[in-house]
Amino acid sequence: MTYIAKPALHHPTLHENKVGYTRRDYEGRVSTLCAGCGHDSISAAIVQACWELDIEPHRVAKLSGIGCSSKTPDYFLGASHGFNTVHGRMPSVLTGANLANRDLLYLGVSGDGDSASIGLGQFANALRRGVRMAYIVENNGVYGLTKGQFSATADRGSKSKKGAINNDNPIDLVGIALQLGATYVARSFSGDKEQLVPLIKGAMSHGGAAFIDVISPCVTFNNHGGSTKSFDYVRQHNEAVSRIDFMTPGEEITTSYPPGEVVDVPQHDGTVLRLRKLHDDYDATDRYAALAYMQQRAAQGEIVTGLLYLDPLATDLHVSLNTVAAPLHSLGRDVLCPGSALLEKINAGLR
Ligand SMILES: Cc1ncc(C[n+]2csc(CCOP(=O)(O)OP(=O)(O)O)c2C)c(N)n1
Ligand code: SF4
Ligand SMILES: [Mg+2]
Repeated sequence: MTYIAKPALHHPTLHENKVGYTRRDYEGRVSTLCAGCGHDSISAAIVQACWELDIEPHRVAKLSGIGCSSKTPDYFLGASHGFNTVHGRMPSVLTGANLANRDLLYLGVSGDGDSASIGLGQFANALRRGVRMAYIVENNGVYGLTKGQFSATADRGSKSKKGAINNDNPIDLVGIALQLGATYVARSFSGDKEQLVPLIKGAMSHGGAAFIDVISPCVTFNNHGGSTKSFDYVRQHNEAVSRIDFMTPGEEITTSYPPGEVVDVPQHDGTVLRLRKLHDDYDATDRYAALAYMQQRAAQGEIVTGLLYLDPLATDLHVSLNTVAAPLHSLGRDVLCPGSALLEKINAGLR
């Protein structure tokens, strides 16, 4: 941790959002990451997205695992609920928190090591169950915190800083998310704030499991020639299939794009995602076509970014479990525990 405290005072001209907060109110402590780390840009994008969404900070719960990426929730949303869990275990803790209190907005922040190596099973099951959350993986292809070993997302044939070649096949978290039924799937780049901020806003307003894989270069261990997660490589191989604009309820919807290139997709909370197609042959509502497209482009060494898949009719785990509308934590013991007589009756029915 750092002992440098941010000054609590705000400049009087800082602009307030609709709920009376300035951008500074969404920041956290001073970052201790290496200067230039992609993860810091993602934290800045989260701050911007939450401020623009007019979210009251106390309505957000941010959860993470272990790694440089998982340290970042300390650097944003300092007034929100936070839980820094064990390595790879963020999704199950988030699932439990979400079931206990459905009224909060859940933001899961993780790394490629945290989610694709030790936490792969947890990652898969949270998406498969449709836990309502914005799940962000800050993907640098290495275990940054433990000094740069290849992670499971490192591409086959890519080189470490010292020249070692990775001979293992990579795990593509976007492909897994598509296959397992995530209802909002996107990929972005920490160096493209214009693309990333609306994607985070869309994910936080989504009614089901939203996943964003953000390529986030590790400047200390994986930003050299031979790395496919370096700033240079991503800039040269980035192929954006869509751009989204995010509109809140009541906002006037105007368009300057020719019809056919723009699709307005309403989300369950009344917000609208305006999807601008950058490729004629790309349909972001077709899960299987999206998967095939992703795999074809990856085989050409390209990194496809943008909103890759969206199910506007998404539902979540509370709908599948048919839970009550009131958050479980607000119910008293008499409601949560129906008593031993009823338990006896249920047990008798099973004998
Ligand atoms: C159970 C357990 N195993 C191993 C570790 C060591 N460890 C800490 S962080 C980490 C990898 C983090 O990589 P990633 O999630 O990609 O985060 P990054 O630092 O790259 O952002 C590992 C293996 C640990 N803390 N706990
Ligand atoms: S080691 Fe890499 S991932 Fe960790 S803070 Fe430094 S640049 Fe970022
Ligand atoms: Mg990593």
